[in-house]
Amino acid sequence: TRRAFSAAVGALALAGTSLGAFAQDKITLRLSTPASETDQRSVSLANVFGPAVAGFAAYEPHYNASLVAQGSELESIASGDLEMSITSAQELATFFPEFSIFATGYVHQNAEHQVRVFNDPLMEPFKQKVEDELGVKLLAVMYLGRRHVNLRFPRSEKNVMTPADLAGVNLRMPGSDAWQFLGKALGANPTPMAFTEIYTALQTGSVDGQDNPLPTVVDAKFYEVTKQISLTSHLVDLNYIAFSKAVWDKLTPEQQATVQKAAEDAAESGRQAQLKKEEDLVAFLKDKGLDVYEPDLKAFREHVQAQYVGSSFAEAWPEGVLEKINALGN
Ligand code: KDO
Repeated sequence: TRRAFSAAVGALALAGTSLGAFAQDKITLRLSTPASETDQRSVSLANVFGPAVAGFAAYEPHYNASLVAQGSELESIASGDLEMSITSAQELATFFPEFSIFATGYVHQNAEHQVRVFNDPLMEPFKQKVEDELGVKLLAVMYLGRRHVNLRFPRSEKNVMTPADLAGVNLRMPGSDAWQFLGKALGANPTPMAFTEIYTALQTGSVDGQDNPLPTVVDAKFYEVTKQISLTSHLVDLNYIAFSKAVWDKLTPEQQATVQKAAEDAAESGRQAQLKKEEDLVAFLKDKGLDVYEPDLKAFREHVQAQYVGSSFAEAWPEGVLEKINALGN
């Protein structure tokens, strides 16, 4: 009818006006991540970062790698197709091999150590290179947690106490060289695969296991399709909040300071929540029927560290940086 038609046109015009007004004075900050909406890093960015920048920017997260495939986010930011991501040292190492030092097993000791390393002057040349050569600013370090070995086999079938016990085990690791090397250093057969494919791969048995921190095992429901977790703590894992330098340069100094603080506050809130979850979730997972146990940590640490010595990764580490990182630890 005529009335319905004109009402619809009116609504359209109204939507057009309001959308136009917002689009003109707010920038959109799209973030792409393989993580889910309920992952603690996603939650803290949505609850802390988004509201803090809302005066001049619309924070628009895309979860489950629905916007950009895992591992392609940095290229997307560099080419102007994306504004933000939470990137890993392993992804950065594909562009700048020296970043593998932060992706090496048993280097970071805990969440506070990660923060001290990130804020130390030793980090400046790393950050500067990413900014100059990729057009990406690393704003803050987010805590992902201690990665452990999570397998489909019951412990009665496979008791993972030392690296030798992982011989022949098909362990899904994320798909970059630094990740695959870590899987091998653990003693396993690493298989590259995107995060979003893990659940089905565990369910069908196309992989024997995967490695991730306990909060991820719970959030992604991997406990439904696995039987055990050997608490190897082989990597105290992190993500950097990555931000487009091109977008940064368009902001006023006040807006830049707001973005910087928002990123740090989100990282801190996410870190505290994640640490709490790591503590609480052992009981939850045991309750779900998983065997959660501690292996021979000395055997794992020594074996993993020995694999890096003399490797092409270690050759790319700038002189003295490992010593500085260690000195910032306990
Ligand atoms: C994963 O693919 O196992 C990993 O844990 C790697 C991390 O760097 C990070 O990207 C994470 O996945 C995703 O954010 C999903 O939690």
